Amino acid sequence: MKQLTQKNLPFLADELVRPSYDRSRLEAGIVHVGVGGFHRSHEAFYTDALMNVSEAAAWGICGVGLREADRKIGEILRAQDYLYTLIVKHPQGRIETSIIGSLIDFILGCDDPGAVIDKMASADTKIVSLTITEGGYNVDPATGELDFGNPDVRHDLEHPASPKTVFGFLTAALEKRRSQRRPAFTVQSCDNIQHNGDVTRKMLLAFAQRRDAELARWIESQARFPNAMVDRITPVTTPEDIAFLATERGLKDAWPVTCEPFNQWVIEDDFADGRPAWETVGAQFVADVTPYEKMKIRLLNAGHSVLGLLGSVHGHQTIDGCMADPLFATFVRRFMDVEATPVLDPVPGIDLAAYKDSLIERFGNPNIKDSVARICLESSAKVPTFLIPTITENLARGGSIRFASLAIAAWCFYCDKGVDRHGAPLEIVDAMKDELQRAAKGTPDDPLSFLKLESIFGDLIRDQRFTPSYSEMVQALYANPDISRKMRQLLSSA
Ligand code: CS2
Repeated sequence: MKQLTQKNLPFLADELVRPSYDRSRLEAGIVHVGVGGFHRSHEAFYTDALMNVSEAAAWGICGVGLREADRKIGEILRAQDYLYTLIVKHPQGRIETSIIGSLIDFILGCDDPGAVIDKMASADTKIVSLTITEGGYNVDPATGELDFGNPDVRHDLEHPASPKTVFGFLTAALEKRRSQRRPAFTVQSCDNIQHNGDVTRKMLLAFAQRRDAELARWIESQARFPNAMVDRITPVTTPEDIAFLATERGLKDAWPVTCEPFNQWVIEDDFADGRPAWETVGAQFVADVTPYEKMKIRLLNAGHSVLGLLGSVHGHQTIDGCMADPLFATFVRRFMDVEATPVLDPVPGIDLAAYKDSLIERFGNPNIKDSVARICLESSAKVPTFLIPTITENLARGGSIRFASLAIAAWCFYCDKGVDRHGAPLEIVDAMKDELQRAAKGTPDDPLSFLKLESIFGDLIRDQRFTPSYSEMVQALYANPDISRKMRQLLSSA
């Protein structure tokens, strides 16, 4: 068995596609914060594909982790010369394995914040891209503004040279660039937030403004923040993935990434200082990404949340497991058709019915085994972006809210009981875990207790149409935890 390293590349099994370009020539034009599975199946994959077909040596990627939890991935990547395997699993069983070579370095911010700031400020860096999760933007959900009450944000204002949050790092690096008369970089969000570039700009400018108003003005006029829609289902890496490479490819890779074949990236073409020609390898550059991102977040991500929350309570383990159950497959499609689609805008060149068909097929890919646990983690940051806007827009137009109400009721039940229908534990991995549990546990006395979490649900608790619908669902579930009964009832009455 061969360890994955640069030196061993020529000796690996034929089924492992390897970089055809000279990695020693790569410069880090991109600094990426958040080197998880998704970055490695998406931006790093696109960049590697580009390097394989054309000259793009200026666009190597330096990974950055900000927190202690990122130490492990950094150590593993370093030991593998920043190489990793992408395992693409097709629905019919075909498996493609490629070694991705676009990552060339990694810095851990909590160990050495100055090194991250210097890297972002260096002359080579043209883009700082982000996958910091929906919750990582520190938006106060009640106001839509940067949450200055967050202790890390306060820390960063007091200690600008050793920040903890992404906005502290970006501000320090941009300040350095300005003082060294270097152009500003592009900040490229790759998270599932509508208008992810606009949100990033707003939060960064709010932070920079508190530090130095003139610096904030410079950032506003010089930096760019393209909005983008990103898509590729990327489950958590499992020990089986590592074992597969060992037995089937004779390769020792401590952290490969598994994903589906489908990939999509729609980006607004607005960059401060150049960009890779990602369109050569399938990315789409458009003037306005709004309809694409809304479609993707409201159908794919919300569809995932609906399946994940209902499926967890029912005892399904994976998204494809849910889809193999006709009740769940029908339910999620009806949610898409009856509740999510009517509040979407027309998407240029996209047939929504065909898009939904493809989502159903992708969710059903039996080889991806995306766990419902992954979908449900950090739901307090996901549900308000993925699902609540569909509910509020349907309330405003008199549309259906029944399917989404049941998903919220399932979430409450999940947080309160912490077990599925068979008594198997359901873990809550969420920055708001304590608040979620506390609010959910009030349900038996007050059916609307969970909705009191205003930072998640906003005004829903005062809505005359939502509250009876939600109460009905939550009471039905508490009376009979078999959620399939209520699902069946909704399907037959809708
Ligand atoms: C998922 C996403 O986190 C989630 O809840 O919906 O990670 C989803 O798999 C990706 O956005 C697919 O592009």
